[in-house]
Formats: sequence, structure tokens, C-alpha cells
Amino acid sequence: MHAPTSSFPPDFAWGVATSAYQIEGSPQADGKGESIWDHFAHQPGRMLDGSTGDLACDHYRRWEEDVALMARLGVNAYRFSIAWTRVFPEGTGSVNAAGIGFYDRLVDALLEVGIAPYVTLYHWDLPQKLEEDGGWRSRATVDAFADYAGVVSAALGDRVVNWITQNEPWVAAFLGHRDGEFAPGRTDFGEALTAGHHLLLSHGRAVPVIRANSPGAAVGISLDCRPSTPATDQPADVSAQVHFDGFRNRWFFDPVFGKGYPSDMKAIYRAQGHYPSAEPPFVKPGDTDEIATPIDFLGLNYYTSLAVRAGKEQSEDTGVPPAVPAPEGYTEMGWPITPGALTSFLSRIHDEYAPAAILISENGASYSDAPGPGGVVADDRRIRYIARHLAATREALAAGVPVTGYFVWSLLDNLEWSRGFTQRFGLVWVDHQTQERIPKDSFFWFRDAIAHSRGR
Ligand code: IFM
Repeated sequence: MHAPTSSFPPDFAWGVATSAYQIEGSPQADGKGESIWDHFAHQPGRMLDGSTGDLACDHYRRWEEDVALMARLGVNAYRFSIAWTRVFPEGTGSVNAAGIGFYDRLVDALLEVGIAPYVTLYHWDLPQKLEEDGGWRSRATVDAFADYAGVVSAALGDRVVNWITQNEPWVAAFLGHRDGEFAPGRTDFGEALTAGHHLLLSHGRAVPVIRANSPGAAVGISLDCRPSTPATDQPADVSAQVHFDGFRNRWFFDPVFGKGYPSDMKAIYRAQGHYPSAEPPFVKPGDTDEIATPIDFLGLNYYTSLAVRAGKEQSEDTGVPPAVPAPEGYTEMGWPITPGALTSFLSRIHDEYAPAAILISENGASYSDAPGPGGVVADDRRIRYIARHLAATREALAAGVPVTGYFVWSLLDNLEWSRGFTQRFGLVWVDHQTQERIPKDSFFWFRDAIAHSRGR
């Protein structure tokens, strides 16, 4: 399939993204402490296939091989996350120099091959010790995060320009505290709202800390999104969609961009009994301004969109399969492939919030790939998915939306959280027994797309 990349800006960031728990393994190496995911994955029944991240992609030991793969791919950007427990094994207290040393070497190696590091500070692996002290339900974790952000930005800020504070706070808050599907495995809606607020507050608090330590830094946050449409034009479905959008998108986007929490949702949550007053009690004076600390870019993680039916306002399950008539099909996650919704959501973000720049900090597809004859991993469906979403991005660019980069999720087939190794998102196939890595056809396609955009 033709690579739709010739008209992308010359300084566009072409990247791949990963996160620490999903690839690193080595949970105790060099003084690392236990994270909530280390803890959670070892509890019986939590992981779909009984796996854990103890080995994952063994990236902690094979990182040089992985940097070489990225150099071969030709990306100019790599988004990865720092494991908080490598830096502060217990979340606060004394710094573990050996843990920072790992990222220090990684940053140097990336820069040596012309790849700009995009550092995510939190991709869901809270130190277990902090969880035992209240986790994201406690305001103390906000201060601990700011301290951690300070230490990391002081150590790497002379070389790292691009910083992402939080990844997908909706997921960390709701899958982790309402649904119990993700660590820490709790199931209380009110706790999810409190945790979500503290995640956002920690973002706002960390922004000036990073800027102070990293001259010329560009700081942003990666928000996940679920664009949606009403399943029918019946009034009940139309209002369910507005509610769903508030629950899934506006509750996070609005405060980051200075609009505070949306009033319709505050009223709904109060009516549902999640708190007793008009204003959520976890919002303290000054929080709204702090969360809205201006950022340099928005990271947008986009995978799919859906149709919403009455009664399913706070669910991603419309209860009516197929959830969306998806002429382009579904990925292995069961997500409808809807590239058009990426274009329209980008335009909406631009119109409603006007971020200075938007980075597509994740986009990708899971398919059950396997090496075929000659060891070739023919993943045409992934190529098509990426090509369609790049074309959708280009449309938004042409309409004036300032998209400055695109990161494929993911470099490697990695641990898909509680779904374990049942999902393969990588451009590189990984044998989780031997750790053999085989670039898939999509790897070569993306390599050519990047080269094409640079006129090579
Ligand atoms: O694997 C995850 C990633 O950690 C966060 N965004 C979505 C991806 C696919 O589910």
C-alpha cells in the first residue's frame, strides 16, 4: 500500500512508543522497587493468560538491540516511559542512581543515532509503597510525583526536550479504580474520580518543575480519547452520547485546557451519589488553575470510536454488537477501525481547545501475527490501519490542525496489561519464549513511509 506521507511537514516527529512495564522486565534489577503492576500481575486471576511483566520483552537487558532496531526503522523520535520504582524504589525517599543510570544510557544511545527521546513520566506503574499509603486517591501522591518529576528532569533535562507527564489518566483512574481491570484493581466510582483528579493535578504540578530543570523543554500530557456518535437519532441515544463524551473525553480535556470540570457531568456524578455537594470535594482551591497550567503540546492517543446507546453512557460496550458499523473491520482488541473519527476529533480539539501543537502520541493495531514461510511476518492489516490513520492525520493537517508528530503503538509486541501477551501491537514480532525479534512487513512499510516523507 502506498505511503501517504509526502506532504507531512519536514520537521514532523516520526516515532514509535512503548512503556516501561510493558517491555522492560527485570523487576528487581539494580535496586528497582515493586510497582502496582508488579504486584497486581502476580495476583491470581488478574491476567487473562496468567502472564506477568517479569520478563516482558526483556528490554532492560536488550535495550541496545532495540535502539538498533529503531535506527534501522529510521524514526527520529522514540516515546518511552520511566519506571518510577527504578528511580525511587518506594516512590519517595532516596534516589536510586542505578535506576536513573539505565535511562541515562538509553537517552545517550538514542541521541547518538539521531532519535529524539520523548519521555513519559507516568505510564501506570505507581510504586506499590505509595499505593499502600493511598495511591492516587491521596493528595500526597501528587507531591511525590512532582518530586519524582524533578529528579528525572534534573538528571535527563540537559538532553531530553520532550516530556509527557501523564499517560491516559482516564484509563489509570477508571480501569484501575472503577473497573478493577487494571492495577491497583479497585472498584469504586468515587475513588476513580478522586484518582483522576489527582492524576490531573500531578500533571499541572509537574509542568513548571520540568521546565525549571530542562531548559527549552516542551511539556505535554497524553490523553486517550473515544470519539462517539449517537447510535440512532432517538433523543435518548443523543443525550446518552453527550453523557458518554463528558464521561470519557470532556472530564479530562476540559480541565487541562482551562475549562474546569464540565458542569453537566458534575451534576450527573452528584446525582449518582459519587459526592454530596455541587462541587466535587476532592477539588481544592487552586487546583483548577494548576491543572490548567499551559502546556506546549497535547499528546493524543487514538485507536477507535464508537456509537452510544441509551443505558450505556458510562461504558465502552454499547451492548449491541457490532458496536459501530465498521466497514473497515475490527482489530484483535475488538475495536472498530474508524480513521475518519481521528480527522474529526483532531479538528474538534483544535477548535475547542486550540493546543499549540498536537502529537499523536499513540496509534496502532493489534493482530494475531505469526511468522510465515521464510520467517516473514505478513501483517497487511496493520499496514492498512496505519496508512488509513496517517491519511486521516494528513487531512487534519491540511485543514490547519497543528499536528507535529505521529507515534506508532508499538515498537515491539509487548505485554498488553491485563490481556497479557494475547495481543500483538508491534511493528516487530517478539517470541516471548526466546525473545527473538522479527521485524514485520509493517516495520518495512513504516520505514519506507518515513523515508518517503523526507524525500528519500
Ligand atoms: O498498550 C496500551 C498502552 O499502554 C496505552 N494506550 C493503549 C495501548 C493499547 O491498548
